[in-house]
Amino acid sequence: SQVASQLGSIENVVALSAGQYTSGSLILMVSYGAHFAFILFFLAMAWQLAPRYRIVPILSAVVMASAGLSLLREFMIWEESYELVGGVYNPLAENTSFTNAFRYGNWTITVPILLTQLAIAFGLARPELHKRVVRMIVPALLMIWTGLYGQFGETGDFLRLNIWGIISTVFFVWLIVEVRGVIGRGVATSPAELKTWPKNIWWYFLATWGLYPIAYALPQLGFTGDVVVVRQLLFSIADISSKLIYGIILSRYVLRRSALEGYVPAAEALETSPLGAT
Ligand code: RET
Repeated sequence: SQVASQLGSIENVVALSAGQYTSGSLILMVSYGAHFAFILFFLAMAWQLAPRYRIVPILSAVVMASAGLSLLREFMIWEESYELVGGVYNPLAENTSFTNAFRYGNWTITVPILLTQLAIAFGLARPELHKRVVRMIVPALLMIWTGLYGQFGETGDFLRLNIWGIISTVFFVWLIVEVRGVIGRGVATSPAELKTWPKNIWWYFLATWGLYPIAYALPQLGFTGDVVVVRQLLFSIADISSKLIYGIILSRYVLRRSALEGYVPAAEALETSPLGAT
């Protein structure tokens, strides 16, 4: 429709081949499947940690559930948004139309949690923890909401997409500065054996979060089925790395930190204790 082509998503104006359509379904399915499955991993991980770090994998489990549900919804609207006519998947622009906007809504929940996890993993205590977290969350939310507003312009003349994309990038740069500050505190508080971890997490953060603006800008390469599919792939790689693999990295870091700070998991303490069962 007229409205959909002026303000909407490229998914609603591009027909897909069977291969492209199935690839899109597959990418979204793998994404939500991975997020849901790792809820269990992160909950199990919490048992191994010193009490002060247990909230780190528990927050990962919350992120997995939230992102999993959002990605399941994306998968469902993907399936509902196309009609197979003569071997081609045509978008159904009228009723149920595909949008990536739900992702941005979901980041409002997950991004503040991901940033909070970082500060807790690095052992920051209140009131510094509180101050640093707020200073990261403010630019992060402004980045997401300006990007959410701008992405509705991806089927227009790109003026809206680019102006809000630039404004959003300014907030991203501000966020990067705040995250760098927290990384610096991480290096300072880490035991000597773990000082390389915050530095590596810094580069990992830049590489994985940096994928989102690329996905945002991608429609400018053209309204084609390949761009539609490649963008879902980029989002999916970014999601799995910035939430799931990031969660594993932080969990492994706090696991080592727990041990270096003298924490012995309960079951192990029992085994090695003279009062233990064996
Ligand atoms: C937008 C708009 C274009 C400019 C920039 C963006 C950055 C988005 C980022 C998103 C990160 C999301 C994460 C989600 C995890 O659940 C909004 C696409 C810079 C960095 C980590």
